[in-house]
Amino acid sequence: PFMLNVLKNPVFQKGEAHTAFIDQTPSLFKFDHQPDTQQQLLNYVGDVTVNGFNCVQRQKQVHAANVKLHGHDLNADSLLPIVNAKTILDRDGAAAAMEWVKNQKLVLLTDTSMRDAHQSLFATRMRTHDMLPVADVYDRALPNVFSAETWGGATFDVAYRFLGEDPWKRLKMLRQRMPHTMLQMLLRGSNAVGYKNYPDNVLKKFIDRSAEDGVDVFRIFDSLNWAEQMQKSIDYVRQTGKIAEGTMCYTGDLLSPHETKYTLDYYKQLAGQLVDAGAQILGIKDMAGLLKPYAAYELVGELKAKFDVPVHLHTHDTTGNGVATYDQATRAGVDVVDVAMSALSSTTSQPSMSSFYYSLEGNDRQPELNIDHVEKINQYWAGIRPLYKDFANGIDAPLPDIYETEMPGGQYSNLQQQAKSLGIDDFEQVKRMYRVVNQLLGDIVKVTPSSKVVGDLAIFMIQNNLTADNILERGATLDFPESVVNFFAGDLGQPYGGFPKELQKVVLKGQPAITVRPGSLAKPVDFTKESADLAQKIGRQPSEEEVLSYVLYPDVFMDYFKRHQQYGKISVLDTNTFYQGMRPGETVHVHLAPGKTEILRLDSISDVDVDGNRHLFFAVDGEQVELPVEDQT
Ligand code: 3PY
Ligand code: ZN
Repeated sequence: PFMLNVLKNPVFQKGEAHTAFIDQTPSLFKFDHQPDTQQQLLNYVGDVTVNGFNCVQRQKQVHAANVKLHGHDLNADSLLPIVNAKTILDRDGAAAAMEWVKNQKLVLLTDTSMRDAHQSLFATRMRTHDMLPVADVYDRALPNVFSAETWGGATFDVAYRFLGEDPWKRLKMLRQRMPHTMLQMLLRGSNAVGYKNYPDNVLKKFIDRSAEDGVDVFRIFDSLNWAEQMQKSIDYVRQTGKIAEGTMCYTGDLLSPHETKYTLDYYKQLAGQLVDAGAQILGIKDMAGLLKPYAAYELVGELKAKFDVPVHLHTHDTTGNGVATYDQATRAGVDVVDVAMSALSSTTSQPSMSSFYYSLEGNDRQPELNIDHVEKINQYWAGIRPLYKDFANGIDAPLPDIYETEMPGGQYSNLQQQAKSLGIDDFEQVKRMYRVVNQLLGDIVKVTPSSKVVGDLAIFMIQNNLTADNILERGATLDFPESVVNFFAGDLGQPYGGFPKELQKVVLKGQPAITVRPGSLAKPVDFTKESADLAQKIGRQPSEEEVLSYVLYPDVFMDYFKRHQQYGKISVLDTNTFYQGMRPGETVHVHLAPGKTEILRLDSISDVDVDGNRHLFFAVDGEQVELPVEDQT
């Protein structure tokens, strides 16, 4: 098998191997026999059982999700095939699908349960394992939804980093199970699913691949609302034949007489730029939940009057006013709104699908929903949510002060943690500083990744006793956080109204700043070379998806790959076992493959021996197995 590995190695095949080739290519020694999946999984379970999972508190009690949902639980009458946006998109194309949307009298819904809801409530930790059992039921039970947001945003890197999962596989598996539903993703414009600008050819390849693997609707935003930064994404999506949603991030308060920057005119102008750029649907992305109900009425009404494309509204219920905002948007003619299943809704997540539905009782635009089906699916999620309680953000009630701080809900809990870990316990102080920093930066849009700039600078100012009054003078001798330097260097693009010049000088200290689109300067990535590099590292020809992930997140991808080599297919473990390991006396069923289940019982755990190991005594399908695990706690 060694020779075979050599002959199959792409570097060897290309004749690029030199004398050190064998020494430098450890993967040649990995022979082709199937790794022992069962042993690998046992090693994983043993490790989590002894050493725990990062950030997870060991729970005494197991929360099992007992709710199972099957097609036959649904009312068969309503499962008849209907024509929806997906039917039209597949049959007649994107323009026809958008025309169909515009002609709907009823409000359409996007369900965000599998993306933004868990990103906003429990740090994006939902595993594909918990999505798959409900996906095909979703597809048939909710034929009238506009789309299901299932991909993009933070789900991409979190899947690799924390879940040990391949996000592309998630997309493909959901696509397969949801053929009648448009799948939607959140794309951070030229930042793709990352936190920095990528070269145009990376963006193009990423969009092509995503479309190929199943994305129908691309919600494209830019963290500074710079239309020029969204142009390429819109072009590339249009070239795939899928739907390009040009998105404005809502900031400020257009109702306020003090609002001089983010006024109704500002949004009208931006919307015009997006439509001119080729956006087929206009998205309003209210990431912090700042869009007050009557402001929504004004904004949606203006957009509907002025533009011929559908309007899609996204909010977070952080302030508790989400349903009221959707109600006013409905009155103003909004085409689609984003909601989550109740068990995954409210506070920092989207408003509840059912609550919104009931709120429109008596209104002739009430969405068409089989509320019985919605409730059944909701019960499934209600069973799933407790599995993730270790990652909950602790926000259990509305936060109306968000109207003042303008901090996106997702950032609220992250920044709290970041501040705490740096010894700053007074979060009120951080929130006050966040507002000060926003003004210092010229009142910018705050969403990934620009929100991080504001958060990082706020913490930095507190740590260094900086104030708005002394920053120009004292900042001259300080090195600012990397995100802040990059922002002022123009790496995120140009903020509306430009940079505050004096502060820019203080931060950059002579480093040049660009004023053009960063992508116009970035050197294209050589995919052939990246693919060969990766092949060398993993010892086989990588898929196009793997090369893309490697280009977007080189270290994250390689860490994932190594973990996968070590532990195998940990995605088959149930979520409790995945995060919590096992306790003595516990039995779990591992579905290794269709029809192939392994029964794992942990009988006992020894004390630590002289070598620092604990010995775990399992019964694997009835057979006694002893596993030594190094105790690293
Ligand atoms: C993301 O970019 O992940 C977001 O959800 C921003 O709101
Ligand atoms: Zn959101």
